[in-house]
Amino acid sequence: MLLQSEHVKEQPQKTTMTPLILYNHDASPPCCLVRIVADEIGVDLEKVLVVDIEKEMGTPERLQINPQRTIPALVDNGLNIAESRAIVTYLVSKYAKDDSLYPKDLEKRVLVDQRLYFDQDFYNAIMKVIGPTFSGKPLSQSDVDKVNNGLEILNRMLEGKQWLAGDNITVADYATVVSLASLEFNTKCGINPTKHANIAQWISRVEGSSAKVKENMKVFREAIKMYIEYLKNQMSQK
Ligand SMILES: N[C@@H](CCC(=O)N[C@@H](CS)C(=O)NCC(=O)O)C(=O)O
Repeated sequence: MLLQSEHVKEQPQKTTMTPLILYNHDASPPCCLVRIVADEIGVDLEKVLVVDIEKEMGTPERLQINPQRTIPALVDNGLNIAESRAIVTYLVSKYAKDDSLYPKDLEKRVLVDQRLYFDQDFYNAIMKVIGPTFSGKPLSQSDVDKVNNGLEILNRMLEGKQWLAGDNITVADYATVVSLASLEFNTKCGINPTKHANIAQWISRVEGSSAKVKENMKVFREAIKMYIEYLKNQMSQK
C-alpha cells in the first residue's frame, strides 16, 4: 500500500493553466505591443477578435472586463486588465523568466516607467495626426508640430544610447517603436521619424532584436494596410 501511494505521488502532475484571453485587433497599436511582449516571454494568448470596438466592447459583460471600452483588454484567471502598458508590465512581472524587460530594481524600473509615460503622451499626439487618415478631416499644423517636437525629444533620449531605458531592450522600446510605426500609415502628415539618425538606428535595432518582434511588426503593418483599404471602401460607398 505504501509503495503504491508513493508511486502515485511520482506521477507527473497535470497542471491546467487557464488561458489568458486578449481582446484584440491586429491593426491596433496597443494590442500589437501586448502581442510582442507576450511572444517575447513565451506567454500564449487566446485572442478574441474585436472588429467593432464600440459595439463589441460595449456589452454589459465586456464593460465589466474593461469599463474604458477599449482594446487591448486582458483576462488572466479572473483578473481583468486594461491599458497596454499596464498589461505588459504585469505580464513580464508575473510570467517572464527574468526581469530584463521590466526590471525589479527601482532605479532601473523608474527609467522604464518614465519612458512608458512619455510614450503614452507621444502616442496620443501621434493618434491626432493619424486621425485624418481615417476620418478624412483636415490635419492640424499644431498637432503635426507636437509630434515633431516629440521626435526631437526622443532623438535626444537616444543620444549615445542603444536602448531607451538602460543597457538592454525593455518594454519601453517595444511600446515606442509600435507608436512610431503607427505614423507610417499617415501619408498626409509628412512626418518621417527616420530623419532623426538616433531614432532610425534604434528602430532597426529594436525591430531586428528577434524574429518574433519582426513577425509581429509585419502582421501589424499588413493589418493596418487592410484596415485603411476597408475604410476607403466604406467612405467611397457613402
Ligand atoms: N491607452 C490605451 C489605448 C487603448 C485604445 O485607445 N485602443 C483603441 C484601439 S487601438 C480603442 O479601443 N478605441 C476605441 C475607442 O476609444 O472607442 C492602451 O494603451 O491600451
